Amino acid sequence: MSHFETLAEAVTKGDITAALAETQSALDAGSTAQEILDKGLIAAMDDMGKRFSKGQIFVPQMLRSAKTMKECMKVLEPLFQEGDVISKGKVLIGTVKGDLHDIGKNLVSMMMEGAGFTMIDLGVDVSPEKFVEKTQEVEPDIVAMSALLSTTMPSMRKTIEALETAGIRQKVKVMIGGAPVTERYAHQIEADSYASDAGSAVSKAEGLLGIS
Ligand code: B12
Repeated sequence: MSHFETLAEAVTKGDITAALAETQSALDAGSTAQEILDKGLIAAMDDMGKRFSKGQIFVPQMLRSAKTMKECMKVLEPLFQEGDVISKGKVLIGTVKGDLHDIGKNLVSMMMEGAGFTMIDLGVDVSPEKFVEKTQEVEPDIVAMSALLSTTMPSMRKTIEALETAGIRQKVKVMIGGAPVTERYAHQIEADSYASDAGSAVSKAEGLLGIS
């Protein structure tokens, strides 16, 4: 079995000790943080998602895997952040109200930080009011929202409306993402941008701010 397969299996089982050891072995063997993320960690979560949909696993198993993935990401995080020092822009990011999924949001945040953006992370279950309050306080260039549930996607629209009501919609670019979110939905709610994954989130954000 390759390092990635062994790592994916450890994440699937929720075995933190084995997953951390395998992350380190993969790094020692010369794999990049990006490869470990894509071929080990994300591959495992994709598999968990499919099995969850089929009713083969349940929430506690998903939670264990999610925690395992988070622990491995802590090891990889500094490797994504080497290099850049000058900020490309300030980004306020959060998972919308009612939604507790934060793995994808954290990945986006981590990749953007690695690419040179200053990230202010509001965490999960962030209400439209909180997004507005923080936007007024820190004056970000971009407000980035994540939603993983179709039932919480409307909170993205509500947040954009709340920014409008507060008179600050024109001062920021709004970017959205998350598994159920689409480009079409972004148009519908008049967000400025959508990205399907953490890598394209970086290039879309650069595009929004006119950075090539
Ligand atoms: C892990 C997980 C959980 C964990 C979350 C742990 C955590 N700390 O995040 C726990 C167990 C808590 C959980 C709970 C629930 N979950 Co859940 N969960 C998942 C699972 C398996 C993986 C999600 C994940 O982390 N993927 C990996 C990351 C890397 O991918 P991602 O989030 O999509 O992020 C990428 C992109 O979308 C994008 N992106 C994400 N955010 C943003 C933001 C911006 C600005 C941009 C540009 C891009 C971007 O970039 C990311 C990186 O590439 C998915 C299934 C799946 N495969 O998606 C179900 C899933 C999302 N969950 C689901 C459900 C139903 C639930 C529960 C309601 C279950 C229940 N009955 O209790 C609860 C809801 C809790 C709540 N209120 O939020 C459904 C949602 C169905 C829907 N469309 O509405 C899914 C799809 C499973 C399924 N097939 O049914 N879940």
